[in-house]
Amino acid sequence: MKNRILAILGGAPLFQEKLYLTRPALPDIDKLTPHIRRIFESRWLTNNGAYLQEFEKKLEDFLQVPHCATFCNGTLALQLCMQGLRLSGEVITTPFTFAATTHVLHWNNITPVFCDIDPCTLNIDVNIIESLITPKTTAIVPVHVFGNPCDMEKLESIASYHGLKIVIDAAHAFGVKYKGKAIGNYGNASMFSFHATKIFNTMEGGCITCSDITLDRRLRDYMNFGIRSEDEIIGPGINAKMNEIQAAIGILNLENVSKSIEIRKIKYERYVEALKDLPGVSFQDIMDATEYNYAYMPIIIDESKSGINRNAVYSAMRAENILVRKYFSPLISNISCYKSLPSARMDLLPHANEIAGSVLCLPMYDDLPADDQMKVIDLIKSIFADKHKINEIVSGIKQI
Ligand code: T4K
Repeated sequence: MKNRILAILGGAPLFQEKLYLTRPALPDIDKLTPHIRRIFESRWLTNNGAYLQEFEKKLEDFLQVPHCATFCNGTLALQLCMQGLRLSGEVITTPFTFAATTHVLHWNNITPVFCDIDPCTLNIDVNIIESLITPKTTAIVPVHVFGNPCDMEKLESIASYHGLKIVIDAAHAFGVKYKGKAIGNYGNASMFSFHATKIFNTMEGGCITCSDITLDRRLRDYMNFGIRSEDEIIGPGINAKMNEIQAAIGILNLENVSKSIEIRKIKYERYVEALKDLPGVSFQDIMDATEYNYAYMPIIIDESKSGINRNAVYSAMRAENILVRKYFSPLISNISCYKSLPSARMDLLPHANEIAGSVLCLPMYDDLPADDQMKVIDLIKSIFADKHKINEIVSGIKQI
């Protein structure tokens, strides 16, 4: 790549085709076809079909959890879980997350109370939570951000002392273990997302894991309009069911997740090894005693040490056709529907605001070619080397 002119400085893009942030892992189409044929022949497409039942059993085994209810997506799963656990009033949560975490609180008529994050783990700062508890607080909703487990011992001890529930947004944490325990066994319940962009996908989908059989039954009522039998509707449920084709894809994809994690670990370590000495670049601190899933590849860019900020690196990489993402920016506490909340004040959330302004997620997926990954790495180094010229372009001082 020597002597190459960066695209942002007027050169040709490094990639002719877009290099995506992620690509969904798909089952072999020839393996899937007989299952689709069987579904077509049976004409049983949804409503707790045979594939769904098999999928849920397999999920319980894989995730090592007592109960696992599947849904059409993770957002509705989380929303119904909060209703099932009777959350109300105020809930303490992190602003450094995908919008869905906070939106489901809104849809449940619950006030989100934002808590700052630990700037190293990027998860909710457990040392601040107690100062945010009021008589209206009913729960804590932490997020295992990018699959990194929260400090669950501390969270569980706070919740138990104050009589609060813990509903975990584990959307990113499929397959993770923490302190020898599968991650879906912490708190009152955990939500995993099976969206196309996740390490394990059913195209769209999600699940709730819990140990409470009553909660599990309640969720199954809620996801199916509250219908218990032909003659009994127990309450105002909704439609949040997963269909048979999603379940069949899930069964096949489940066979490949462990391999995916191994493959991504190699890519993750390659990124870390190559970028660790770049001034101002750091990585999320993964909690000790974690069996991690390497679902995402976030880097943090500290402009005071690197001399170039995240937005400039983002623009330079997008110009090369690399679809890096600024997860999670904008910070959820700064978006219009939540920014007037008292807990959304920027001075109360200094670390979350700082990280939202400096994080960049790099391409990470099973079949990301090693050659392409090396090109991405070399490009980042070239961007840092050309930072003065890029800063001039980005700040509008100079035009090409
Ligand atoms: N909680 C958290 C912490 C979450 O991160 C999420 C979802 C949820 C809750 C809610 O769970 P779900 O209801 O979604 O099950 C994506 C996903 O739509 C979203 O599921 C995910 N988090 C979030 C982090 O990322 P976008 O708007 O950034 O996705 P998009 O379409 O820009 O795609 C990202 C990259 O993936 C692109 O490079 C293109 C590539 N891609 C995407 C899709 C959909 C593909 O190659 N194929 C595809 O089919 O939100």
